[in-house]
This record gives sequence, structure tokens and C-alpha cells, in this order.
Amino acid sequence: VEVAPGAVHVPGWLTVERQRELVVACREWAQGPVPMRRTALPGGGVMSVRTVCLGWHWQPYRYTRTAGDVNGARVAPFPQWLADLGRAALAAAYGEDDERAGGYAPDAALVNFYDGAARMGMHQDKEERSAAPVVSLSIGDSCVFRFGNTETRNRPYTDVELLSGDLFVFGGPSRFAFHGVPKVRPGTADPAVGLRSGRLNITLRETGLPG
Ligand code: MD5
Ligand code: FE
Repeated sequence: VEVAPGAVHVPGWLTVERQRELVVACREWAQGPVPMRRTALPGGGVMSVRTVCLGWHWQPYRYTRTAGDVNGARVAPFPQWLADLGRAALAAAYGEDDERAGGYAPDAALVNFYDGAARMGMHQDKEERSAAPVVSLSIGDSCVFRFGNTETRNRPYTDVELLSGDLFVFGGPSRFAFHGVPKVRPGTADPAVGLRSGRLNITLRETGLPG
């Protein structure tokens, strides 16, 4: 389903088995070398979402190899199998023959955990020096995903319900649109995916940074 040019929603793309495997992987990544935590913001606030990164560490508002804002450790490497999953995701969203899928080489993942009260305010992802698409996978509780415009964090925007197993790809003119998560729907997850509560979101990006 194309929500906007380059923004494609593929409901139910991940099988329950694949979701279970990803939940297990996220549990391991959350242990470290850099633990999953709420990101501190420069103004003194703290995000309600908990995050752990692979490949490159995101901190407001840049990518680094080490987590200077957490424990100073180097982030875990970005696994090859996750890049393969990213290429399969683009092929599913854009079509098997689309040139954007084969050349996709994501080198950073942000794994976000939302408890029932977590939110993400409207923002743009513009720390990447690449216009390559962002791949987003949702697991666990469903949420309202607010997909906006490139000009302002306000209207017009479209609210999309993201369910466990859904794939969303943000490319082309949608890559730098404002977006956020105004609401998580506690208790909506299928117990079979193995998350007791909350929502996991795995996003894959090309940073465009050297080596
Ligand atoms: C989430 N995460 O559900 C979302 C999914 C983040 C974040 O927003 O920054 O970690 S990724 C949604 C996204 C990424 C890049 C571009 C656009 C949406 N977009 O143009 O709408 O935790
Ligand atoms: Fe974002």
C-alpha cells in the first residue's frame, strides 16, 4: 500500500516465526555492549522510548562508533543477515526488479522499545548522509504511526495503524518527512511473538558515513 510517494506499507510481512526470532535477537542486543536505554536529550530531557543501536550509535544528533553518552563502549556490529533482510524488505515493498533493493547496504540499525506510555514526537531523520530508504519493522503491540510532510511537524499528516509483523519503507520524497508515534495500544500483541508487553521497532538505515 503506497501511503505517499516512496512510502510503502506492507501489512503482515514478517511471519510470526520471524518475529519471534527478531524478539530473541533484540533481547540479546539490549544487553550490550551498549545497553538499551532512554536517550538523554541536550535540553536535559530524556526520551520515553528505549533504544539500542547496531553498526553506528545514534545520539542527538549524530552517528558515532562509540556510545559516549551511555558507557563509552563501541556498538555491536551490524549483522550481514540484517542487511539481507533489509534488501528483501525493499524487494517486497518496491518489487523484486526494483534497482533500489539490490544495491541497498544498510550499516546502522536503531532498535526502539516502546512501553505502553512511550511516544515519539514528530521529527525528521536527517543525520544520515544518504537518501537511501529507511526500513521499519514493527513487532508486539500495535501503534498509531503519524506520517507527515517535509515542511512542518504539523498538519497535513496521515495516521497509519502499524501492527505486529508490518513492514514500512520510507524512500524517495518521503525519506525526510516529519513522523512520530503518538500512541501505543497496550495489550494488542499476539502472545505467540514472545513479547510480554510493549512494541519493538527495528529500523535499518544507510548512514553514508565512511567504513
Ligand atoms: C518507530 N522510528 O516506529 C519509528 C519508525 C526513529 C523512528 O522514527 O527515528 O527511530 S522509523 C520511521 C521513519 C523513518 C524515516 C523516515 C520516515 C519515517 N518518514 O519519512 O516518515 O519507532
Ligand atoms: Fe524517525
